[in-house]
Amino acid sequence: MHLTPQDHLFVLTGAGISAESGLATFRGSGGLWNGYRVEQVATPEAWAADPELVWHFYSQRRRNAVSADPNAAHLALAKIEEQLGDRFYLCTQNVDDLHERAGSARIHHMHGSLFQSRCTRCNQPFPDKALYETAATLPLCDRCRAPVRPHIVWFGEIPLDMDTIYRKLDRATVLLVVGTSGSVYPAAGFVHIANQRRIHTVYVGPEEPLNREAFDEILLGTATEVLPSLLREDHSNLPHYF
Ligand code: BV8
Ligand code: ZN
Repeated sequence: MHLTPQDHLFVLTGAGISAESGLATFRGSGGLWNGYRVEQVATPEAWAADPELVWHFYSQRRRNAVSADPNAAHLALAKIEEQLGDRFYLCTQNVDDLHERAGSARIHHMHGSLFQSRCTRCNQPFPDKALYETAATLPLCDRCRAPVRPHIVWFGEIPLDMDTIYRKLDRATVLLVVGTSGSVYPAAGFVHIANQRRIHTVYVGPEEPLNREAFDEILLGTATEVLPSLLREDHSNLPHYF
């Protein structure tokens, strides 16, 4: 991959980048969905049918995320952002806050954030680290008393701020994808858009993703093994081979 001072780097991350911080991935062994079927917890239908189960699931995820720490891969991305400034953009499918805790600033959570909730009527997201694990504690809106839900994008819902994502993809010259299986759209389609725009595309992860044929380069290895060396090589003597 070639990175020059004119290059704009678009990074897409998935659950794999947080795996080495102890957060289960979705489809890995013991993956999140093992305990629950996706349609049981991450769909509007699930919310309508059993909000207590949905809040139990996301309260468990909040607890796990609080006790996790950013790893060397999160830190390496924050470091390269320091170097590239506005020529860097990070789009994550993850709802945990490990990128921010590693120092990432130019980040967008396309599937929402674990530590935000919103009223189902007012629809204004607000910070919320509370755990709701019993029917009696399910949150209601302070303003209108309507039920409050996790500020998470569920299956069948539109990801957040797709316009900005497509604008940033338009401007990118390099797409780096880390730790995602390529099984969920529209994120799994970004590499195809990149190809149409002749953007150089690289995948980092221990196994080939479902959309492997679309990548120019696949670097097999864990995120903490590959990213620090990949990015160190880069920022120690920009421009150079990245
Ligand atoms: C939408 C928040 C319209 C919830 C999530 C049929 C065909 C195509 C599409 C569809 C279809 N039917 C329905 C759809 C649409 C659907 C979809 O794609 N379904 C799939 C199942 C077929 N998509 C939607 O509904 C989306 N909305 O399409 O709206 C639209 C479209 C375009 C523009 C405007 C509107 C909404 C989807 C969002 C759902 N919410 N998350 C929560 O977190 O609880 S999705 C969730 O799963 C993740 O956020 C992520 O996006 C996705 C997949 O997870 P991954 O992150 O990839 O993790 P996974 O476990 O799968 O893989 C882990 C990877 O890490 C593996 O590759 C592994 O090798 C690697 N790894 C493991 N260890 C490491 C590692 N990598 C590096 N280092 C390691 N150590
Ligand atoms: Zn309200």
